[in-house]
Amino acid sequence: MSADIVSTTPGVPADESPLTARHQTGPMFAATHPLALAPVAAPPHSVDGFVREFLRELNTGQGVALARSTVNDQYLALARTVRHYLMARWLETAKHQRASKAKTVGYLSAEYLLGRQLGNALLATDLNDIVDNAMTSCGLDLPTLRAQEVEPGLGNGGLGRLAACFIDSLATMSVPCIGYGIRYEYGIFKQTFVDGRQVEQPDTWLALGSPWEFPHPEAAVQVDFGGYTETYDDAGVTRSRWVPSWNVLGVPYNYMVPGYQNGRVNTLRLWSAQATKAFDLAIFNSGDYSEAVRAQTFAENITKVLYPEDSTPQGKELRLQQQYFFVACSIRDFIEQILEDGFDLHNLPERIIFQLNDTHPVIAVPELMRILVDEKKFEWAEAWQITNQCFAYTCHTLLPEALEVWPDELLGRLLPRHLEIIYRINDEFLAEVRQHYGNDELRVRAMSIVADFPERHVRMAHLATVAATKVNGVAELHSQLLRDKLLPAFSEYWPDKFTNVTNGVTPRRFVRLANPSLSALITDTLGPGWVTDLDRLSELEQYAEDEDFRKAFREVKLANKTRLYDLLRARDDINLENHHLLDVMVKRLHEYKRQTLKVLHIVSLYEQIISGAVDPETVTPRTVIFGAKAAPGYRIAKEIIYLINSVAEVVNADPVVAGRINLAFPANYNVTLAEKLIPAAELSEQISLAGMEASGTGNMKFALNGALTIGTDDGANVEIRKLVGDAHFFGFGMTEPEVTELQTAGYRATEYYESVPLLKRAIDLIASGAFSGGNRGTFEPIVSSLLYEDRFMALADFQSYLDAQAKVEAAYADVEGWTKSSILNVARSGFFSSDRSMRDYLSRIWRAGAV
Ligand code: 26Q
Repeated sequence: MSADIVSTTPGVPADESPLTARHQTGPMFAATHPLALAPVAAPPHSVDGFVREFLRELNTGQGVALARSTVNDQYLALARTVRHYLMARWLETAKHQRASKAKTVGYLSAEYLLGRQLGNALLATDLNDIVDNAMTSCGLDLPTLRAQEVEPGLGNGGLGRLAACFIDSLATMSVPCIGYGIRYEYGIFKQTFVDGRQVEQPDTWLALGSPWEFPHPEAAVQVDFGGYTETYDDAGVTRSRWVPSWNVLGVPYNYMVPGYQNGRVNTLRLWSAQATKAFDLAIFNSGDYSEAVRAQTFAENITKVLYPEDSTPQGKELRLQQQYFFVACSIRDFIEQILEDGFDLHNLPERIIFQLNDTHPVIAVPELMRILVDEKKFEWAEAWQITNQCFAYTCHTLLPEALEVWPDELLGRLLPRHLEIIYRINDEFLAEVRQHYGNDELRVRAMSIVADFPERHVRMAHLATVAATKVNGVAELHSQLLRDKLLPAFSEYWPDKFTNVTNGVTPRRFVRLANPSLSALITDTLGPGWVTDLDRLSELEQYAEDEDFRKAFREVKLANKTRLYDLLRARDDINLENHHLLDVMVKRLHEYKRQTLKVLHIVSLYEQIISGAVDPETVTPRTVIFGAKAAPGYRIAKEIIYLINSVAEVVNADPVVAGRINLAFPANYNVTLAEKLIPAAELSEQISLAGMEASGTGNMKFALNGALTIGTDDGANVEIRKLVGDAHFFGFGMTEPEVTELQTAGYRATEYYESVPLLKRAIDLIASGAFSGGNRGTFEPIVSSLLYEDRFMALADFQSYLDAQAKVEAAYADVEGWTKSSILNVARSGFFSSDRSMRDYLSRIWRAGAV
């Protein structure tokens, strides 16, 4: 890890703002101002010094006296004070990276699920204790101020959170990276429950002020849309050009991405859409004020809201506008702002690798081609050779319906020149394929970027695969299935293009910040250093046999459960009991993830108790917590939420099971809640149908925090199980080949229903109206879906799941044995640090490194 570059290089030019130095307007007085040469001193690292700065922020920034300030004033002033401590490092990092001319990772992602910033900034600067004392001396409470922060929920789930973990790791590893994305005005909706049903509310994360962002309107970029293409004669060469019909401005907002105590701060640059001057002119000229304002609104709509979909892409025009908007801004930004003036774009691959986070940014491929060929007048072949080296593609799914396609008609209307370029890429690619395989037209059709059925459309995953230097899946199994099932013809044609990088999670946020008690125990035991070298967790292995350590470890878990239950009591009026086994299933609501299987387990336990088949005294006391948002348009997912809440209401109120089974479903699961839930969990539910969950990353967070996993052989579960060992993992269910076999043979859910008595009784209980006030119709859609049209075969794994849960109960009864397993889960999960993922990307894909 590099030294703190701020302490070794104190001077920072006062005229340089990260990434925008050459875009500043107005006179460049600072370079000649006498104070410009004075070093920007790092703020004083003392409690008194911090208090002074905080009060100045509060008084002059927020404009209030401490005595009259609200918690929000205090939070905003604190955030701005803390960010000052990162400022010098940020400027210095930008300068250092610019001077190094090192290869930069341009992470292109439509989503970043960042979580709260203040805690992470305090950790990165190692200011927590100073700030804690400073706030106390002001009569304030740091945790209260931290709780005031609204997390930027600019992502749906795993893919967005992964992007946030990756940029954290790159900053911590001193690798130059710019995260590029969209500054949605409204992030993922806020979930509430009304009578047990999900109701969505807008996420107004900007309403109370956003102290972590730095807008740069002076660096705005124009983005064109619509119109037509034409050819023209350019000194004897026929060239194409795009004549667009409308445009918008992209205004960048910079966010700090601090490395962990290494003096580095990388940049996340999110784009916000604004109307261009043309819109103002329209207001002026038209005299139709409301019509002109409508046009303004139209422009700003592009970044208004995050699409709350996960795994069910919808071909919405606005979504395509979002995608093109942010990649066009980002590529132009890199070429014109980051690269030095006069840079020879033939050498572009030496300076940038754009990582495509799924297909959402893939329109960047024809955009770079358009810039090189139309604007910079490169030969096509030359431009293609460059473009081919500048992109790499990560696929995050296996569900065929999740593969993004865009109707040719829509692309032609919105981005006519890009469509032409895509056609030419496809023509040349298919010509190669034909030459290689001798006009094998079936194969050609399978590989084509453009497909004709049911209407002509562009397959973005094919475009990404053709254009990318490398294509990777996100866990071993997923990468294998990606090669064998999703893109087999491509992997046959380009075997070396395909690789795997198993996902990871940042130990800063998900261990050090989220689990301070466990972190303290680890540091007491191993010394410092493990936070950036997570393989060192393996040194904990020997302590699994140490009785004192086990006791301390149990106390940590208990403290985290208490902390969670205090939170849930205050946040949701949920009352839970500490001595229960805490069993947690948190993730997006989707049929493939099989929340219904978990519900069937609970209903079955309940049914066995109320029917008298089982003495409640013999049931392991268990609290089950769900957290899940359903896409607003995903009907059956929303019904499943209603079912969970309905079962909870009945089970929790039934005196027969009182103290034995408890079910809680706190609303609005997000990163902030995850940080409290995961450290408290004892059992992690990872029960997707094998072959469906590309990786999962929640699974890793749980294991790192000492939860044992009950899981199928899916995604990264396979690797967790292999690393922690079968004895410390509750595996169950069909394997992926068994799933395929059953699909081929024909899955008939009713056979399981008829032949597994506990299953029949559980389903019948739901169908009887026991959880719907006697109304038999209420959950009929779920029951009939499970029995007649369940692509995810929940019933086929039910018996095996119940058997595994019985093993969980037996294991939990052995307190010392469970603790050993829990410790070994932590000790053996260091592999799942996103630092390791980044090392893999750097060596297998990016061919870049630290500077
Ligand atoms: C696409 C088009 C239109 C609207 C929305 C979307 C859209 C948005 C988000 C499609 C997919 C997503 C998110 C996908 C996602 O989160 N996938 C998860 O990625 C994780 C990180 O690799 C994996 O661990 C999970 O297994 C995978 O489900």
